[in-house]
Amino acid sequence: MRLVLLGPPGSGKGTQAARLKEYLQVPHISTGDLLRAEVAAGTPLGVQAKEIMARGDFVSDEILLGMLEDRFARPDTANGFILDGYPRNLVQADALGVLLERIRQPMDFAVQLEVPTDLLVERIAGRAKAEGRDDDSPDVVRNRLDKYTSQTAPVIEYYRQHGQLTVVDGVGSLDEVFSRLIEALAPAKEVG
Ligand code: B4P
Repeated sequence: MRLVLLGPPGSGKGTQAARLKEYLQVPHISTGDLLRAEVAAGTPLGVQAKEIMARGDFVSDEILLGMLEDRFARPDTANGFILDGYPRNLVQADALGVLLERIRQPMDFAVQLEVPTDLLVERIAGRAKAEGRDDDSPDVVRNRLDKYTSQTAPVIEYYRQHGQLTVVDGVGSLDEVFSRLIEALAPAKEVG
């Protein structure tokens, strides 16, 4: 199964992807996690990304595509993947289409987790308390939500227009949202 998870910050992409990966037995590829690993390792890319991420801005499309190409070159993606955090703008959506065509891994589903903004803010505030992530402070979260509206929401329209979008209600307990996702993906899982 080849799945792209879409949704604003705090919609539960990373949270649900961690569960879906066990269920579908395919790797979870989070561009946020890949970038945070670069930051933690202090690589040149990480040094560059650190400040950008701390402001809640997007790291450059070129860097992201290079990172993704490297990740897809690893053999564990042969049977599919869950992509989380990419694409975040229309340039990235086009780049992903070209990349997946080249490696002959067409996407089965683009799933949007739908959650109202006030709940997003509440969830991220909870994570800020629990984990102290640099980019979860109120100002930065506002910027991340603005970026989502201006740059990532058009990606959702793009997949809708291509008939590839499935919308899943992301409000509820972790188990409830997970059950809805599994239900939405069931037909493709049966086919393989
Ligand atoms: P990400 O790591 O993708 O951060 P995110 O959007 O907040 O999503 P995440 O998956 O972590 O959170 P989730 O909703 O699961 O990106 C971070 C930064 O990296 C970006 O701002 C950007 O700078 C950079 N970046 C990443 N990809 C990029 C790209 N393609 N291009 C350019 N730059 C890029 O969870 C949030 C919280 O909600 C958690 O605390 C969770 O416990 C809670 N939660 C989840 N589901 C819940 C539920 N059902 N009920 C209650 N709480 C719930």
